[in-house]
Amino acid sequence: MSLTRLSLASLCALALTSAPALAQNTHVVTVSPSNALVFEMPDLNINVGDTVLWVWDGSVRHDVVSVDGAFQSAFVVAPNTFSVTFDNVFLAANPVANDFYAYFCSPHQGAGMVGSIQVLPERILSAPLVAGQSGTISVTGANPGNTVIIAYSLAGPGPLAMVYGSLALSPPINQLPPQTADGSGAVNIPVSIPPGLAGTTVFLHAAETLGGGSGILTNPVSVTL
Ligand SMILES: [Cu+2]
Repeated sequence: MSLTRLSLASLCALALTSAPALAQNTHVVTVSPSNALVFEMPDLNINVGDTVLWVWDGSVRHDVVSVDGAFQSAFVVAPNTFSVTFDNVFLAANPVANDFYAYFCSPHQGAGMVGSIQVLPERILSAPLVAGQSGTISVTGANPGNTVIIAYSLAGPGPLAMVYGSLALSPPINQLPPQTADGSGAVNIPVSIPPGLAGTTVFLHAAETLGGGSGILTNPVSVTL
């Protein structure tokens, strides 16, 4: 990417109405819909913090058992539900390769009643900026080729409710030019911070845009220049 020098003070303000950002989601998996020996929605890609909710159907006893021992439901018949929230605490307590959690139903594994949950990498925003110096605003963990939107506010950390989630920015919100994640899923924007902004606190938040008008937020960042 060519070197882009942006002055935070001179960027024009853009409304963030088109910047999608997903909150933590709940993904529903039906256990044996209409007594079929399957999990409906068996293979999920989810984000850190999302919850998977299994909802029993049919008249036969089933369970949900992690291959790696990360979770196990009761062995019961409908009506029943079981949920797991794949947040950082859970991931740390139940480490598996690539955050890929395979699971099965004990008596029906051989019949193909199996599923999996892929927890996608976190999008990490960092902005170690200092007044009077050049710095870099970075996002890592995005999908290569996807658009990443970085926004900031000088007014405060929000929260600002949006259609898909909560943005940690107070209006007015300024948006940097949309960036495309490189082959490693990273975005790096060189910026030059005017000396006159020393002592100013900048609040930043970013989102990777996904298909279908959805997206996922990074961590929020605040930095005093
Ligand atoms: Cu079963």
